Amino acid sequence: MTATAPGRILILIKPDAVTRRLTGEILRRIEAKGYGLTALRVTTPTPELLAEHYAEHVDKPFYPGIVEYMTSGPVVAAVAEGQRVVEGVRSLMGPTDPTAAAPGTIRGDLGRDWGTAVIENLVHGSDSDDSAEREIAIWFPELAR
Ligand code: RTP
Ligand code: MG
Repeated sequence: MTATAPGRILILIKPDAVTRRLTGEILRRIEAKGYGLTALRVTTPTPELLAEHYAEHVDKPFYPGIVEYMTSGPVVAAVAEGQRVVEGVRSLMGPTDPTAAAPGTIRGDLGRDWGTAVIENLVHGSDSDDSAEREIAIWFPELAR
């Protein structure tokens, strides 16, 4: 019997999480679930890189807030792999709004509303296999397929 090929996901530990020293806790949950890290980097993204990454949001009213948030400090970028890793990591993360995210999820356990202009929610994970490949090529050009 042949196993299905592992997938990949781009994960960002966002500046609020790095500032709050939650990097290890978030990566711990992803590793404890059973996914393997294949790349890891600490970086402060430029507005140009963010415009590529958030191409679907650049025209939204909250986009300037995203840039302010995501350039407010270092981000930890990672690639994880495993079968159905996009589905699995998105499930671990919980939905966008941390106040509404269920306990047991990363956003539900560790996040809240801080009254900021844009939703600060600790972590990003690619939302499809196609998004993952697009985003990995932006953050880790050396791993582009
Ligand atoms: P992500 O892309 O970061 O994994 O989060 P997501 O899929 O759950 O959310 P998405 O709709 O893709 O939005 C990207 C990020 O923009 C910020 N956001 N703020 N109304 C708002 O203030 C608002 N809406 C979105 C969040 O940081 C969200 O994660
Ligand atoms: Mg998204």
